Amino acid sequence: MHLSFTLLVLLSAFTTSVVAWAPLSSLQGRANNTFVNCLEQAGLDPVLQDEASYAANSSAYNLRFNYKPAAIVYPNNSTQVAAAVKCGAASGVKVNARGGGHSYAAFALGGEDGHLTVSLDRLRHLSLNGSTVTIGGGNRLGDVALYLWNNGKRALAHGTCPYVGIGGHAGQGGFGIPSRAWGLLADQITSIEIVTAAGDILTASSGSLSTGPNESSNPDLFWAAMGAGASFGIITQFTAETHEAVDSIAFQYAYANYTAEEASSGLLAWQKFASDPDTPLDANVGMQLHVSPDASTPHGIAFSVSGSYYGADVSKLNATMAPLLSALGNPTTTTIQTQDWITSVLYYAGAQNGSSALNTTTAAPDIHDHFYATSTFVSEQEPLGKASADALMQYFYGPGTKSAVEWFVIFDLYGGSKSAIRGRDADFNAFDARDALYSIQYYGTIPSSVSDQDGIKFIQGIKAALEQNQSNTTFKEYVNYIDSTYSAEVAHQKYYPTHTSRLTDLKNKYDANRVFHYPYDF
Ligand SMILES: Cc1cc2nc3c(=O)[nH]c(=O)nc-3n(C[C@H](O)[C@H](O)[C@H](O)COP(=O)(O)OP(=O)(O)OC[C@H]3O[C@@H](n4cnc5c(N)ncnc54)[C@H](O)[C@@H]3O)c2cc1C
Ligand SMILES: *[C@@H]1O[C@H](CO)[C@@H](O)[C@H](O)[C@H]1NC(C)=O
Ligand SMILES: *[C@@H]1O[C@H](CO)[C@@H](O)[C@H](O)[C@H]1NC(C)=O
Ligand SMILES: *[C@@H]1O[C@H](CO)[C@@H](O)[C@H](O)[C@H]1NC(C)=O
Ligand SMILES: *[C@@H]1O[C@H](CO)[C@@H](O)[C@H](O)[C@H]1NC(C)=O
Ligand SMILES: *[C@@H]1O[C@H](CO)[C@@H](O)[C@H](O)[C@H]1NC(C)=O
Ligand SMILES: *[C@@H]1O[C@H](CO)[C@@H](O)[C@H](O)[C@H]1NC(C)=O
Ligand SMILES: *[C@@H]1O[C@H](CO)[C@@H](O)[C@H](O)[C@H]1NC(C)=O
Ligand SMILES: *[C@@H]1O[C@H](CO)[C@@H](O)[C@H](O)[C@H]1NC(C)=O
Ligand SMILES: *[C@@H]1O[C@H](CO)[C@@H](O)[C@H](O)[C@H]1NC(C)=O
Ligand SMILES: *[C@@H]1O[C@H](CO)[C@@H](O)[C@H](O)[C@H]1NC(C)=O
Ligand SMILES: *[C@@H]1O[C@H](CO)[C@@H](O)[C@H](O)[C@H]1NC(C)=O
Ligand SMILES: CC(=O)N[C@H]1CO[C@H](CO)[C@@H](O)[C@@H]1O
Repeated sequence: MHLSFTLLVLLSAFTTSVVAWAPLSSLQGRANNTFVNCLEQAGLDPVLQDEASYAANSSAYNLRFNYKPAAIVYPNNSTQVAAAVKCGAASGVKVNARGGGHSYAAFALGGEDGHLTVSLDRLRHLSLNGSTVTIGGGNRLGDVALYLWNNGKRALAHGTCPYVGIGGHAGQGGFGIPSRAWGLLADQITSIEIVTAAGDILTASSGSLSTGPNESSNPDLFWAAMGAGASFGIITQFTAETHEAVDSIAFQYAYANYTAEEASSGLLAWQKFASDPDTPLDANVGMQLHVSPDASTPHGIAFSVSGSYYGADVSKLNATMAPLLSALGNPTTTTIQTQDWITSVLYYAGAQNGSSALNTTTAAPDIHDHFYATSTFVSEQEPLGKASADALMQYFYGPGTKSAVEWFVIFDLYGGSKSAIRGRDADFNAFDARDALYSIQYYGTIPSSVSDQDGIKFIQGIKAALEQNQSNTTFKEYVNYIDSTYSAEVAHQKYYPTHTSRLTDLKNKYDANRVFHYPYDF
């Protein structure tokens, strides 16, 4: 079963025979189809299923999915984006934006067959005016960081993978190591240009920020698009206020010899250090906790605390971390590195040895993966209890050391009283977890020896061990680590527990016919 699925994926990636086994309903006769005619008349040159490049142009980052869009278009500007949206709306074909294409559930392809994917690859303009940057909706994070660095040593807080698109990332939040200092990427955006379901090209901006002549245009649409962007239109341009690109100290403390009990105490000590009201943690500390299998360690699990301290020196880092390190014990290894901004960006992108190979996303092909991932937010009000931490570590040190799934779990610190993420109001934008102390991402690459079903069950078991041992807590989840297994109702409860009703009202206002539709739409 699984082998044949893998073969089909491989076939679809490298041959054009895909059309033979996945016939397309009514859209095949390209010359006799009002939808396709509409795209062609607008000069959009759609990629259709009978074309050689279709398989490559429609392949998802997550190879577990193989959705078949009715057409893929690559508009050059927002006028062409609007024309594409109008063709979809007029023909009843659902429309989805594709930014970097890194949705864990392939939602830029619609999450089902037959949608129009509007790929923003050609909307990659960038310009800086003082501290204000204008970013085309198809840019990748690596290119944005490089541009800002090269044009005046400016910076934004955003995630680590250079290939991730700003469209999905900022549209759904966007956490990075500097986010405790500067907020989520969505929080740093002041204005957007967005193509709506009606095919209008609107400016939308925050009501409270001064953004020039259009101060407070469509603030309700801006509110919704900064957190639930995929449901509200195609964002063709972002405007953001940048920061000075500061130097930082990268740190990593590894505890390769921990037993399950030590790891549980370590996690609880990290949680306490991060949220201690008596010694509030400096907002310039970005910090993660990593757990993954490692057969070279005495107990099979690698546990480490790492991050960056922005604008600090090593003695300040040491003084700040001292209480945590005294609780965690002697690290098996310590790494401390002073880095300028772009070195830090490349370091988190995986170029640990100073290689500049990842400085631009056009220099190398992106990788794909066959995986399942999901998440938990642990809140400041209801931190993890000992039963949950114990259950989690028992799962890691037990089933986790025996599974063929290539898993890792990352805890990203969001909160602490000084954090800029928490500093924004709960309803600042559609992102609905301002009370988060940290996120936990559970990620597993599923090898061909394991069925998707078993791989997913293994990863869900990690989350169940944690959540079921704290049964009175309702955990939120992070929409950018979107879980592919939910109903719309469950997705709304996890991602937008308090914002669903307002988002549904705004969906009715801006997209009553559900032109921008996908499985977790409102
Ligand atoms: C290697 C890797 C590392 C990651 N690291 C981080 C991290 O450090 N921090 C973090 O927060 N997240 C991280 N993520 C998750 C990432 O933020 C999400 O996968 C994100 O949604 C991807 O955006 P995209 O534009 O590449 O994806 P896409 O698949 O193109 O888009 C995702 C969703 O947003 C919609 N969308 C895309 N562009 C637009 C637009 N312009 N207008 C309206 N809707 C749009 C799509 O329709 C889709 O529903 C990581 C992902 C990967 C693969
Ligand atoms: C074109 O479509 C119409 C109706 O959709 C159908 O009746 C007709 O047979 C089609 N013509 C061709 C050449 O496919
Ligand atoms: C976009 O512009 C390029 C260069 O001018 C052109 O070759 C291409 O056809 C245009 N694409 C569309 C969809 O119009
Ligand atoms: C579509 O796929 C082809 C074949 O891989 C590739 O050469 C082309 O660049 C893709 N088109 C776009 C616009 O990305
Ligand atoms: C948008 O792109 C198309 C195709 O390249 C071009 O013909 C048109 O003039 C552009 N429109 C604007 C407003 O730039
Ligand atoms: C740059 O911003 C200033 C205001 O900060 C504005 O007066 C000026 O017109 C802008 N320049 C461009 C090229 O947009
Ligand atoms: C203001 O909004 C109008 C109408 O939406 C638009 O034409 C104009 O370009 C916008 N100006 C700025 C500076 O965003
Ligand atoms: C900081 O601590 C590390 C050990 O974690 C030590 O090697 C280093 O000398 C210390 N540096 C300063 C300036 O205190
Ligand atoms: C970790 O364990 C290894 C052997 O498994 C041992 O050699 C090493 O000294 C230990 N390190 C620490 C810091 O305890
Ligand atoms: C280290 O540098 C080499 C050469 O630049 C590169 O091929 C390799 O991928 C780099 N390793 C990492 C982990 O970045
Ligand atoms: C990226 O790094 C390569 C060397 O690996 C270099 O040739 C290129 O100029 C760099 N690009 C930018 C935009 O800095
Ligand atoms: C859940 O709450 C009830 C009532 O407040 C309490 O009796 C019970 O111990 C709690 N259970 C857990 C697992 O915290
Ligand atoms: C330590 C602990 O309480 N573990 C429990 C966690 O939840 C699972 C599933 O409900 C139980 O089987 C464990 O006993």
